[in-house]
Amino acid sequence: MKLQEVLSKKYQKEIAQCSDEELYAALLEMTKEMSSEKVKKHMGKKKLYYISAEFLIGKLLSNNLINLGIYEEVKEELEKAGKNLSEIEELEPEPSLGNGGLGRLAACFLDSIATLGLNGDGIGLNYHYGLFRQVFENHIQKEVPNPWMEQNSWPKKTDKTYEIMFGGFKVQSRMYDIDVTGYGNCTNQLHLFDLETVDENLVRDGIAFDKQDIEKNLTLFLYPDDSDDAGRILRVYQQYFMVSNGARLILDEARERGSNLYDLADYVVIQINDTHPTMVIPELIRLLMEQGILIDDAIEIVKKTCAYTNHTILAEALEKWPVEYLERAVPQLMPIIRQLDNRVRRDIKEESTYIIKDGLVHMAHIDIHYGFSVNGVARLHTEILKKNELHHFYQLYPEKFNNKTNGITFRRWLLHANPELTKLITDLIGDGFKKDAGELERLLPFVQDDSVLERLLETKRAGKLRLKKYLKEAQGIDIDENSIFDIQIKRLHEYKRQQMNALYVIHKYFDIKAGHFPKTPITVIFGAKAAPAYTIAKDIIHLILCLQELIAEDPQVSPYLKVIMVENYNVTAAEKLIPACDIHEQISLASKEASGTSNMKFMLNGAVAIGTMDGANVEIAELVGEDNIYIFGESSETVIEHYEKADYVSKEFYEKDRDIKKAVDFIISDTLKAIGNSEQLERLYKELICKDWFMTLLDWRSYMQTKERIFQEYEDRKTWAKKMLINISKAGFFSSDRTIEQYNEDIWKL
Ligand code: 26Q
Repeated sequence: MKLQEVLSKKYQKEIAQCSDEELYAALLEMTKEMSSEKVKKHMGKKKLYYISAEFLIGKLLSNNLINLGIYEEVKEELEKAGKNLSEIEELEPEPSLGNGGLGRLAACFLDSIATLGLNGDGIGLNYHYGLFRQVFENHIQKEVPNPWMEQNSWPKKTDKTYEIMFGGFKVQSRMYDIDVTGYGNCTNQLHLFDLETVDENLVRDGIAFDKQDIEKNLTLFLYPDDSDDAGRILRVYQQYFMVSNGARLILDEARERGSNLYDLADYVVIQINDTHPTMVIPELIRLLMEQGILIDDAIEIVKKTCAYTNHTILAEALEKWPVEYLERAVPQLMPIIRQLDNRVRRDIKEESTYIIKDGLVHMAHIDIHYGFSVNGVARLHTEILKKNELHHFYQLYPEKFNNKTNGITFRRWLLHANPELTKLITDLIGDGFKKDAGELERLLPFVQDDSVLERLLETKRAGKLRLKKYLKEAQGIDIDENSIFDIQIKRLHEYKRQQMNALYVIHKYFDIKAGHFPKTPITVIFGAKAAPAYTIAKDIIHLILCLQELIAEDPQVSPYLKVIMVENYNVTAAEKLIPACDIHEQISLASKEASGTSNMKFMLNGAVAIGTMDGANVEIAELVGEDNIYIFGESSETVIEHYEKADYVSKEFYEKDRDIKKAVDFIISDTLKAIGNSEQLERLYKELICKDWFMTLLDWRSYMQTKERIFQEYEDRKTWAKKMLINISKAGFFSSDRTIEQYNEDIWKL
């Protein structure tokens, strides 16, 4: 299909006469049509359902054009008529239907499932507003609603509707489908459920809304990951709505394919993405019982179809719902959950594995007892689950535990985000790596080739220039493409330790003030949203914004150091930031970051990590070797021991290390207080010296020394370019195609 044909039919116009808006609408229509032609009738009887409260899919136009194999063609057709595809892409609103890593992982997985031609669809919710849009006002994050659905949008309305019962009322759902194009292969579906009674006018000031009126607000917002008490029950309604719709769809489709329900596990496998969809287990049991199946049989059937992925060891993120919430929202499930708990109590001595304890329903415990597989998302994370967090479960069910180290789709994070690097790689080794990421290893011999290293540095420069243009347009900020780009982008959380990076900035500021100038100027970039009710996270953003202003306005320091907090960090911004990066910050407190996935994206784009031995950093370090990654800080064992003994005292580090003290004290200096808000600065200061739950000060000196070493070593650009090339050539392991093949091999067996 040609774009011109669509335009002639739609507007009776030539490309050159069309506005960008008209071109966008036509491209959307054309892409939707071409994708749906590729929906494949799968022959195998078994089908995977990846069920997730979040799918952080990002903009889809370019991605779909690439996967359909027509990106270059369309781009040229437009260029001939004097139009620019990048400018047209800017008109697409980003669907931000996720908070961060877990949601983006789900999106990468859908891409790989379709690319590998597997029979698998996603199931989720059609949030009207995605994750809030972040704006900065007086150095403070404000949250604003973030609509993404327009008259012309990706979701296609289907005829599928279900009646969903809640305590005391029922609603009617409708399914919307987004086509997921695989690279050079078939199209799968992302099924998003919605409610027709949702009322967008409910939104008041900022992102506040009436939380009582479930029929009007159920799918209004993606729930941010803090959740105040008033809104927690709404999350239960959302989760049940998602899984009840999902379970019915799954059973309908299984029956259509010939299942008699007793043999459901031959037809269906459900991957439960963290605990958010856990209620699918009791809901399936309930629906099977409605079909006349006895509870014992129903439990056995469901046990063979559900598999659970754990994404965190942070206790506060493991969902535990008060029994009375569930009684109120979904009374039909409570008898079943009680049955499930009773069976555990009957068969198992270990009380810590019970499902209902102290009036709380432990969702993960349902998944582990009543699923057939439990996986972590990086080798270290899975080991910690087995040894510590889920040790009792591991003793009960060693055979259920397995690791699936995360991955990323190279189509979005290389082909789309970094065309210059893609071209260089293709020139050197052909384009086999696009489907077989392992082929990137064939780049290794080029570490000896100076002309290749030169070209590699050129691609980095192109990435920097693209980011420069983006930041200028988006935020009116100027950055120097000749500086080192040092980037930390991820959700704002104390365990990820953005505060450690900020303390280093303060240290560097003093250093420059004292007349020690870096040879190459440094640009430190942050991108992060804080959960709206997460006070300390917001205080950290506030500190960074104050430092940004302080340094920008200091003529003595600003030629050498620049700090930027990117506003509204999202997938689109990540696509600009990652290819531009020299050094990426993966500095979580060891044991706390389950995997991380931006680390993989940066590596693939030729950036070098500074990081702790945490999450997938461990596997990256093993692959690239110690010369090509900067590791610092205490090990996960040491950290876990500190927690066990409760012997970490941040004040001791503050008092014995002069540089730490100086940097921390600066947070409450008159200089910063003149820029920011004293209350927020004081609170963060106190948190750091009195509590510091994530042990920032423990690793700070080691971090600082490592950063100094990096800046020195960066001066030898040829050696640096070798590090870049080695990182790229070893990134193949982190393709989500590999991850999905392993899920299929070990868990799904499609
Ligand atoms: C929990 C309870 C109530 C409300 C919300 C939540 C909630 C919501 C979102 C809890 C957690 C999340 C998101 C977690 C997440 O993104 N985890 C990340 O998952 C990535 C993919 O596996 C990993 O790479 C990251 O290490 C992990 O932090």
